[in-house]
Amino acid sequence: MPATTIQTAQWELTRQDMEEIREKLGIDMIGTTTAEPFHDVVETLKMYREKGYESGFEHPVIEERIDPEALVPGARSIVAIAMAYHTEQHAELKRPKGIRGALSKYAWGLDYHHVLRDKLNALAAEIGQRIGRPIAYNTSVDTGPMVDRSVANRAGLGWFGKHCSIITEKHGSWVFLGQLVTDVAIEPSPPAPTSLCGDCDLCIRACPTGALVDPYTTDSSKCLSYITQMKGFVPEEFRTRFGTRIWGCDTCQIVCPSNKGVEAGTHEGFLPDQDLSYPDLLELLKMSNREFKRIFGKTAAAWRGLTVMKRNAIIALGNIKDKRATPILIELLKDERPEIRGTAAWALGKIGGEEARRSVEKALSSETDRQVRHEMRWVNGDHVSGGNIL
Ligand code: B12
Repeated sequence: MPATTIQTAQWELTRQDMEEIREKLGIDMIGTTTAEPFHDVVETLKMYREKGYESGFEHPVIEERIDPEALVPGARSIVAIAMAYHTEQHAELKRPKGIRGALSKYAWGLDYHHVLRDKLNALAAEIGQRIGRPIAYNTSVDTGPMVDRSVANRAGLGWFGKHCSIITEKHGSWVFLGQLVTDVAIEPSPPAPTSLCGDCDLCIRACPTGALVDPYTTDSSKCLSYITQMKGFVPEEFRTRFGTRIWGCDTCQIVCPSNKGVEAGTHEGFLPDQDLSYPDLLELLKMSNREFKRIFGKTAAAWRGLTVMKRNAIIALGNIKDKRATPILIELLKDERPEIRGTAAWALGKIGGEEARRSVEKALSSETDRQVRHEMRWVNGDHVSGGNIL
């Protein structure tokens, strides 16, 4: 049956059924929408592509992004879920003593992909059991083709913030999103308003890099969340903007008034681990791949690998300017990866001191990589951009 005639059909499950299922499965928020295509998001997706705002992490085929039937032939409904990750412990967690970097709050607990996928699989099983027939379905969290935020909005979970994130009334924007596309006819929820931000533009003004180029629009190439995940060298103009961030960025959400006084998340998987949330940077630089996997593998901050994390830790050390980091950074001038050697040279330039200067000078005499040589230019008195820790 085409999705457009669905209103004349008998619902196999009502909103009341879905609320019962939500409660039973410990899902924070649930909403349902029809499987009609998301024609209204096409223009935005095309605009992002044309203007170069995409990050490269988006599903590449726009037609597949807007059509639930591409995932489940005969799809009739999409059940959207939200899980709140900002727990009471998130609010109370203090940065421990020592030379520490900061992970974004979304990566403080267990990797959300696993948490939400488990919930969605349980949801599929429960729906099948209730209606007493095998169901066709597809679940996705983040990595699927669907535009998760558009699905959540149409399924009534929350509105679009000017910082782009979906803001829910109950938990603010501190929620992860996921969905189940299915051939089951489920009574839709009323869609949420498009936006309730009004005149507020605090997020746009607070963004450390001006990445919120317009309301509801992020230029990924400027967003610290993206830049901390990119491979290779971080463009120099963004390095001081990192402050002590080594993964993701929370600034636009921290300043958002809609995130004040909201209900904390209670899922125990998201409870923060202090040492993972604010990692010791010198220890991180000594870590092997195996140790990194063991310690960070269960979080959402490990998927780009140890090299990216070490590069970010070096940038944070350059911003912290603590001379205790000098010996290990000198050691890293011999690293086989250009972005590690070059970024270490940059950080030594920021920390300064005679030992740092002499070591970089010596490394420069045998360095052949063009970009790394560029990072070492400060030993010849060339200007290297400065800046404060954020
Ligand atoms: C690629 C990606 C990124 C990229 C690009 C982000 C971006 N804004 O496009 C980067 C790496 C920068 C990123 C960063 C973050 N991400 Co991300 N990301 C994604 C991913 C995989 C695709 C996003 C996408 O398609 N972007 C293209 C644009 C056009 O779509 P969108 O921003 O998602 O949604 C817009 C449209 O729906 C549009 N829209 C559609 N119709 C209409 C109509 C009107 C009138 C209006 C006003 C708007 C509108 O408005 C929305 C907001 O701009 C999604 C998962 C998924 N499959 O959807 C997660 C996802 C969006 N990310 C998520 C998170 C948590 C983050 C971070 C908060 C992480 C962090 N703390 O560092 C930041 C937030 C940065 C930001 N400003 O968006 C969550 C968001 C949860 C939420 N509450 O909204 C998602 C949904 C993952 C998940 N399943 O939970 N991310």
